Amino acid sequence: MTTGSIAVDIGASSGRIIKGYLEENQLKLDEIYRFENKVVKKGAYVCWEIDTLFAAIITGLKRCAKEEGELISIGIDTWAVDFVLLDENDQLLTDAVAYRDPRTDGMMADVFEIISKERLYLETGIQFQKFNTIYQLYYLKKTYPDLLHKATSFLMIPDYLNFLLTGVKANEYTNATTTQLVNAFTKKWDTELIEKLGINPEMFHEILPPKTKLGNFKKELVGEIGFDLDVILPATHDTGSAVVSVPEVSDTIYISSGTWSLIGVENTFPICVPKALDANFTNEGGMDYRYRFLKNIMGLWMIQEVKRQYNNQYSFAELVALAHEAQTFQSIVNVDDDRFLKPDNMIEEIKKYCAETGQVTPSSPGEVAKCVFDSLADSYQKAINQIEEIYEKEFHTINVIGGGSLNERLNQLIADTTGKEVLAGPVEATAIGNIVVQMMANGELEGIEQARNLVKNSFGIKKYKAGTA
Ligand code: ADP
Ligand code: LRH
Repeated sequence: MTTGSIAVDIGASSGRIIKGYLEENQLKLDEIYRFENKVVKKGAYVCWEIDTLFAAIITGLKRCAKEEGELISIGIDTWAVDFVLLDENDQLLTDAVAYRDPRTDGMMADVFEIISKERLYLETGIQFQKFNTIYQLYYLKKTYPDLLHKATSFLMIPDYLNFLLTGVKANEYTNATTTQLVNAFTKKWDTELIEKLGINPEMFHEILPPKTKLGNFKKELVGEIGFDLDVILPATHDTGSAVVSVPEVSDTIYISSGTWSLIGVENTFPICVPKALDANFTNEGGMDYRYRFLKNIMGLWMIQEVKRQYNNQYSFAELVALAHEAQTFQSIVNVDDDRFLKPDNMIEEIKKYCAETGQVTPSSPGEVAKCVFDSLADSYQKAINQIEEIYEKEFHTINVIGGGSLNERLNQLIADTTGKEVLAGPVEATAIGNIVVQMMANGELEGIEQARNLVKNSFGIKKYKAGTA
């Protein structure tokens, strides 16, 4: 009988429940359930629908019921930085406010009055994004000090979903590092920093690494779902899981391409040199205490918003094809400008940027889509220049993983812009990374090298070379 593990992988745009199992020395995936993820306005804040997400996990698990005998474990990963706070009775004190909510505007400057930017980077190695947990918590401390005072539990989104499943409260390491409150060297909560900010360090839980068995389903859930599984911690930060499944990391730059484009390399140590700080590269905690030295680029969020503004009348594949037809259009926006983080209307924002910079404004859907893809490729090239400058070496291969690797036009464009070979896939990199870590915990795989070889042998990886479109 083949045993299987379940990955619950919830990205900012969609969630999926995928079963993974070994068959004839290959990793096989069966998609069990896919659901939309989006933010909604709750009162004054833009929030995730956390109860709906948990309900979707239960729905997915019930769909697995027939295979219960074959399944042994489950792991959850989601996007980073967001969290909830619980009171002493384990009741929610906050909604799951989303990182795109503007509540953190101005908070970075306030935090830098308490600790300098340079010192914060040296201690945590984490990039400066105005939505990092540290700035979200500082907003709460300034605006609702009583609420923060009442909090006895700080749980990031996957930690909270794990708590609902198991009743166990813990903070998983890879996601915890994205708070900008974990020391990059000790890998523990930076209690001194937390206290300096006037935040109660007691609400943070023990940091547990990936591969830890957290527990089992709560009794009442076993009744509802019909079976029990071991709940194992993968890299609960989706990007952490995705990078576990990059088939070949040595001498390769990866781009984890989804709502965000995360572009970087894997290291065994954090790089906090001034050039890295200036270029705003992060050192996020990874599997086996490796580090992801990477940069956040605005990513396919821009095309998701464009698609939404066109009332979803074009699919992603159609927008890619339309962009291809708009060959002659050529205007570029700086995708990393904060104005694209949550504009009221992405299409209008792109047009405004082009007009303000004296460029031709896109008008047809194909032109708008081409502008987005060209601008992303331009931003990737700049990030690659920074990586090569910091490493003082040239990289020859780029591996695009995630949903964005389905975008053949963008893959070819990356090859043409950078002159490097582009490998595309796997598409479900995050779920795969989640599953292989469970397999390591279950003794089915020895470690990350074996896992990466398995990925290489199990999934078709497409190659793109410059000038071959
Ligand atoms: P996340 O995990 O952040 O929600 P995904 O890894 O699921 O993101 O990637 C979603 C992105 O993949 C979409 O925004 C879209 O741009 C791209 N995508 C998905 N399917 C296709 C397709 N058939 N053709 C081109 N792009 C696609
Ligand atoms: C990608 C991601 C990324 C974070 C962002 C908040 O889904 O986790 O690594 O920076 O969301």
